[in-house]
Amino acid sequence: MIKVSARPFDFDLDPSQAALVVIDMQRDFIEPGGFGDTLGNDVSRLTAIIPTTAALIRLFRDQSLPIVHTREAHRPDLSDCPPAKRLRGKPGLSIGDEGTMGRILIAGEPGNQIVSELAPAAGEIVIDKPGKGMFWATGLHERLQERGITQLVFAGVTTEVCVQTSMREANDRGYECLLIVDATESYFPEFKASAIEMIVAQGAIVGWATPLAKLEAAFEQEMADG
Ligand code: TIU
Repeated sequence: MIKVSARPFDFDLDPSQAALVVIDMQRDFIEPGGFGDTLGNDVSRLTAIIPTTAALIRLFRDQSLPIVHTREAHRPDLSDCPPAKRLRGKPGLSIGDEGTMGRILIAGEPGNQIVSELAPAAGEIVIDKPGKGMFWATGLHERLQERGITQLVFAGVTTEVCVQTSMREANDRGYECLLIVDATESYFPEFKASAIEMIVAQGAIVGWATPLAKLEAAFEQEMADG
């Protein structure tokens, strides 16, 4: 067991049962000229976490621990996108419409790819999810159960939408969740801050939160202790 200094108190990480989950680091949310940018969001806030997220992925790869990458992605015929979701957003910029990087949030389109710096490696799990949460209509819970995973370390975007929804879904399914605060971001800084506070409130009601440096320090301490 590795003790990770975190809020609201230390997180006991068991590497034999832990996986990293990187949520929706796809071009349309992150890159200048993509869907998020076209909507008027400041995507530089999101591009800023690419180096930290890359370092977090490296840490898990170095330890040969499982990594899950998700994409928010719908089928080209939109049969997995209910009107309650498709009708949100701005006219002409809804899911399935033609954007600057292909059709918005459609599987296989250029904008739907994970940014090159964080590209999944062979053997890592890649999930196309039609919802905000990573368990809805994905079969991910069963795949994690097959591997004996009980703890999830979270990164990705956006903190208060797909990351928080996925953490809450994970918590309901019995996973212990640790959010890496400098490897997650929102277009709205106040929403990121609030989401983190909601997660750690009431004795880690949804999970724990810590910066990458604390997780790295915990792994280094573990190696020094042998
Ligand atoms: N991945 C994710 O969070 N999807 C969103 O639509 N987020 C927004 O903040 N809009």
